[in-house]
Amino acid sequence: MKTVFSPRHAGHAGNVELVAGEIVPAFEKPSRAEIIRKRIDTVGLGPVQEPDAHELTTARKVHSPDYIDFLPTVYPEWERSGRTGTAMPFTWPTRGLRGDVPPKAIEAKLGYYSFDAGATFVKGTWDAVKSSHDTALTAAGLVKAGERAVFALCRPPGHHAGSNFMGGYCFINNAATAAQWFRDQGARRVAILDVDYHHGNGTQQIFYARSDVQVLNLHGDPMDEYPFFLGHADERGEGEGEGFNINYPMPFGTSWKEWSASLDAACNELAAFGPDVVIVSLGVDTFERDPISHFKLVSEDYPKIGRRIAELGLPTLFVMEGGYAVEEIGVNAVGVLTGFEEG
Ligand code: FKS
Ligand code: ZN
Repeated sequence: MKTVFSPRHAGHAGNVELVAGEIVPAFEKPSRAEIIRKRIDTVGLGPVQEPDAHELTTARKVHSPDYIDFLPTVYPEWERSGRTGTAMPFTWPTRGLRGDVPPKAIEAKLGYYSFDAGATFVKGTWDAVKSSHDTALTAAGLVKAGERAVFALCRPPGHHAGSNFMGGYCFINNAATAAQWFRDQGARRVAILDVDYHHGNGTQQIFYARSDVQVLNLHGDPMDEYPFFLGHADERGEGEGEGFNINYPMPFGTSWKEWSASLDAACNELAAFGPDVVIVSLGVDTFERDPISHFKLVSEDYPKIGRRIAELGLPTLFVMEGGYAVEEIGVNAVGVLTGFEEG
């Protein structure tokens, strides 16, 4: 399997996040991608190439153009306003406030275009975000050109980014952008299978009223787990999109037996939809020792995920999302891919 990977992800480094009142180094850090990159060589998965630069035209179809224009301006404006360090939002236009007036101050814009404080910027962030976007589209191009499956080793991740909001370490929704790109290239239907531990709220929001992109999400129950405010089983799409969004929320402690039953159900729905291509939002934070998650998958389970997806017999684009047990992230993420190749 070919991999697309950009060393430019590393510019998005040194960010901090707030955890229970304390400022700590962000869990989403460069070593995650580097360890996966090394594991690819260790197991001999296949060649690794750098992405080609892509225009943001496709991203502007799944995100609002003003949101895409905002992202590269954040850090320069943050510095112009006299600040240093990590730029992060901390004021939001919640219920009863005016969320319809685009503000001027950088600190207000950060809140206007986000749902939490989890998408943070340093100097190299925009360049890394752009390289992650380019990685997804370059890999999509390889699938279109006939590869059975390609791995987009994206960093930063994307599935929490919605049409006009960032959050949860995500800026541009790489999987959604790739889905739109496949559609524009003539795919009639595209399915996105999100196996990250966290609900892909951005992906769901982007395609919620569409019937051409099916979105299937396996995740921690939003009653108890981040990102909390979306991802319930009764969210099935709206209008044209009714029936094309399917959620599989699961309780803390879920292990392979129950998790794989949801994967099976999702794969059956996917097969019935009959897409031309599958995009897997690949998170491995379902792992038993993940420091921020509560599922109980073990390393031996990841190849089984790949094998189940291979059974679909469809062209497949894997897009990297989350996973924070850094020591095992290479074994687990690449395990899915080798499992796919054996399947
Ligand atoms: C308060 C707890 C918030 C944020 C978890 C973000 C998960 C991101 C992810 C992605 F795939 F996008 F990377 N925790 N500090 O794993 O879903
Ligand atoms: Zn996650």
